[in-house]
Amino acid sequence: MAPAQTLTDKFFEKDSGKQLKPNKANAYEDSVAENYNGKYRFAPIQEAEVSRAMIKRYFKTLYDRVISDVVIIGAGSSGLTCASQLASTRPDLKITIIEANVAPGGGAWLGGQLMTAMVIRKPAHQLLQEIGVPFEDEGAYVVVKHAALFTSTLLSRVLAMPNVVMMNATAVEDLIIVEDYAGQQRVAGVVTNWTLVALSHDTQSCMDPNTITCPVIVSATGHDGPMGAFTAKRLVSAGLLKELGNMRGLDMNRSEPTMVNNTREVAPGLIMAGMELSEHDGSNRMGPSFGGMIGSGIKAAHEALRVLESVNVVEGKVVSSV
Ligand code: 48N
Repeated sequence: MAPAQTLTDKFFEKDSGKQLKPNKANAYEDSVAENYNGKYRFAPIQEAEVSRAMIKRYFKTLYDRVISDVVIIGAGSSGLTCASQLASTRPDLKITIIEANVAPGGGAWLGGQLMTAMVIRKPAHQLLQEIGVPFEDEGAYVVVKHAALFTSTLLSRVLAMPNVVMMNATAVEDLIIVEDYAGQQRVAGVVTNWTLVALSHDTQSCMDPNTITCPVIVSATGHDGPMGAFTAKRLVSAGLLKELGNMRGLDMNRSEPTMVNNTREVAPGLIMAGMELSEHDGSNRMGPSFGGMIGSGIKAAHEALRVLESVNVVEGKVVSSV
């Protein structure tokens, strides 16, 4: 006599043992119970199914994004603002964010000196209105009650956009730099590795990286942290920048407009935004005021579109100017 059908058999169609296919019929409803009186039941699962669900999706994404339209290095406030602006303006673009930390968000989870409130000077507060972050209006500036409220709202908005992929715990450890159609050195993509690998190069023999080819890179790697100002430093060592400008002392009134107005393409194919630009240019820091990050991120999105519209691209590579 055939053994009684188990919940698992019921929930999955056995396919001659080769691969279990989830049968999303009514078995789900029959097998679960959201019962908090000691009878809570989940739908049955196979461990292999969980692994396959992750592996299939992650590596399909990785395979698909080795050619992207825009790569944004750094998911801090300026990188995320750039992604939000770019992805909503151009939902056709394949935008890939590479973030070294496991936790994206950079320095925008707290205000200044580990205090929670976040100050954003007008007119940068308009982004808060656009994405639905409540704030207290103090006239010349606004205050978000917790910096994490801004960052988590912006992050969830960006991650929900179908054309945005974020690979966190992944570091950009070099740039692809080629001679382009005009004979100039052009940044043409990024070189990546798992961050834990990138940080362990001194302890293991060479653990080679991966690549992502794209016509436009926005670098927003900040000014501190284990890899702060990564791209600016790499431009110096690669001979595309004579020397680092090094961030100057704090001056809120001078630094924030300078940062927004100077956000630009610092090398062919490479736009720099946020505090990394202060290190590149040698401009002032602003301390715990985040309007400059927002403005710089939005300007970087405009710059990325300007560059994309000025070149012809084949398979992620710039082949000529328009
Ligand atoms: O938040 P950050 O550090 O950078 P920004 O420019 O988005 O925002 C800066 C802002 O938080 C301030 O510093 C404030 C306004 N203070 C100013 C002041 O005067 O002190 O985000 C950069 C992100 C981080 O999440 C890093 O983990 C990431 O970039 N990152 C990288 N990701 C991938 N590959 C790398 N090589 C890399 N380097 C940094």
